[in-house]
Amino acid sequence: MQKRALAIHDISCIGRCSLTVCLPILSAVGIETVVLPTAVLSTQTGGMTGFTFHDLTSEMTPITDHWKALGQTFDVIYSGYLGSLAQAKLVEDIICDFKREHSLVVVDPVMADNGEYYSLMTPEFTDEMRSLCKNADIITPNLTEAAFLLDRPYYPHPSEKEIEELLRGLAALGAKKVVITGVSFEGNSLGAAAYDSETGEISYAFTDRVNAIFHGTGDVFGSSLVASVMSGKKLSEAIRIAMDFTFRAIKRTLAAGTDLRFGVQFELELPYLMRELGVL
Ligand code: PXL
Repeated sequence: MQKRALAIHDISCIGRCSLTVCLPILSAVGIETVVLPTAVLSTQTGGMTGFTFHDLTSEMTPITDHWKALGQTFDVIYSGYLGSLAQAKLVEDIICDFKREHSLVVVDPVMADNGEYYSLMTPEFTDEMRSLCKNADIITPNLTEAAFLLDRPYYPHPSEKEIEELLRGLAALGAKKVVITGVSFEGNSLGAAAYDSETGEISYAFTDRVNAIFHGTGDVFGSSLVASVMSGKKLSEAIRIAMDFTFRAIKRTLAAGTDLRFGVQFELELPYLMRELGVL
């Protein structure tokens, strides 16, 4: 039977992040993707000025009330960038209302990167995201979000021991599996670290590091991770596929020389992901 996802993220009209990344990636691997937009922005916010922002909090309950009346459920619920503090509690309720017994819940506590909150995010989001992470099977913070969630200082180059402390600390918040992105031990490699609290397994996946800020890559990684896990890949394999897919899109973008604020060229790498996941 076809799998069905609920993606709860913003629509950044331009900028290849959130829903404009999640929807094509999950669809490409054969997952029906239902969307619940948290906000509409003219562009993503990183490196941008003058963007518009329209919060959709007041639409969310009427939308989900209608879905309840239609008896809808989802095999995976994947949340990311929220448009207001109040949405964290709404997402917790949505998870309770729409998951089935074996559904996967993935929470990306999108708030910050490179040691700083994104422009519309404030420290108050940290408490809300921490509480949302309790309900998740998998959480996917970057290194900055991991530090903020645990109320620790952010170090761009932590040791392996520090990464493992972060992984275990985050699992203690309640999530079964933790994936930290933006991990770099050596200067020239960048990757993801994963911890499965049920098996105790820790795994890593690295690619070459490119010294630039690539907007939306957390969502390209997260969406391809969700696609991989939903296709039956174990976590260690899923982070490898998601890292490779994201890095391929980064290389394509660098070769094309396009404005990095408009996201990475993942579109023509979709066949790679589809082949890895056995749908092509
Ligand atoms: O990819 C994270 C993200 C999502 N949505 C919006 C953003 C960002 C990162 O800056 O600005 C609107």
